[in-house]
Amino acid sequence: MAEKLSVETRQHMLKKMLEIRYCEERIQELFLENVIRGTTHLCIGQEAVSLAMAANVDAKRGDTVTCTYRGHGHALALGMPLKSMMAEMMGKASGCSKGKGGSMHLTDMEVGLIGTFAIVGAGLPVTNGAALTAQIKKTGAVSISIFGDGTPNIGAWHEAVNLAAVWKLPAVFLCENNLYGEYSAYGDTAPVPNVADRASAYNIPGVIVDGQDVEAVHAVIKTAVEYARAGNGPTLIEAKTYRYKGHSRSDPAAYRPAGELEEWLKRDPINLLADKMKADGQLTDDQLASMRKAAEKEVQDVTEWALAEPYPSLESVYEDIWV
Ligand SMILES: Cc1ncc(C[n+]2csc(CCOP(=O)(O)OP(=O)(O)O)c2C)c(N)n1
Ligand SMILES: [Mg+2]
Repeated sequence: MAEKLSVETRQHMLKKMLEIRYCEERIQELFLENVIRGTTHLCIGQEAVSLAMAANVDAKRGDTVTCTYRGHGHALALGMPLKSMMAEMMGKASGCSKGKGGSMHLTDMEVGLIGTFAIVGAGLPVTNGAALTAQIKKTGAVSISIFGDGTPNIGAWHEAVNLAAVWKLPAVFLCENNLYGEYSAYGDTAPVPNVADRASAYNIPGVIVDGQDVEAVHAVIKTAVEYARAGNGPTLIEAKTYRYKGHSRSDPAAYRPAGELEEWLKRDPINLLADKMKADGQLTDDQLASMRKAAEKEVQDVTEWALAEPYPSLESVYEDIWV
């Protein structure tokens, strides 16, 4: 059992996980209403990893994060304002990427988020770049790259992990194994039972953790971050988790075996933390109910605000581009 976090940290994590959950549910609705265009990849069910990761990132110190198109939760957990995220979803000028990125291209260097990447495996080499900068400048900063279980089947993943291992870069490679890469089950596309097993090929630590238990994930990331800061190089962490929804917006996930979702729902990350807090006398049912209500209202208020925000001007297509 992982060490218990402080009551303040637990409260913060619970609040944020609820915010992410409602936000993702609202995004799905907005997508179906055609208010959000393009596509969306929801992280419902995977919230614990986002919070555990964010608690180990110190943006003021220069720590950075890269993640994937399934990155709304990571961005919010790191502290990206909900308004900034929701406006970006809708392509509004007040969004974090000025409305030009959308769901898959979130960025906010204030909170250390270099970016969410739509290309599978694209975040790892960028994390290496940030980690190399930290190593050369001796800042003590660490860069974390978050990716899915399908990503170690991509060449860029291997090149990045290899280089980080050889140069002992201050990086953490954090896999959210949600059992599926698009519509393919993990076991159908990978020759090793666990993603973490691949660490031995690069002579780095490989750690498996219960991705639904935010305190357990927090503990292993903390160890990996300290290991990286001390100059020992990267760690590969595999958090076993589950996405409740399909791969993207319109995928009903019919390829999943009957009963699988129901099994995972029994170990919902929000409920797991709430239950621990209740058992420790830190939370009552009434308090949890009002936290749920508050999160729902906040998401609803921000949605109303974002709906009224303007779209970027036509001229702005020529801004923020490299020539
Ligand atoms: C280089 C590349 N190949 C293929 C795709 C199409 N694609 C988008 S998501 C995805 C599956 C990735 O699965 P996983 O790494 O498990 O992440 P998850 O979506 O489960 O979070 C694929 C193949 C892509 N975006 N980039
Ligand atoms: Mg996956």
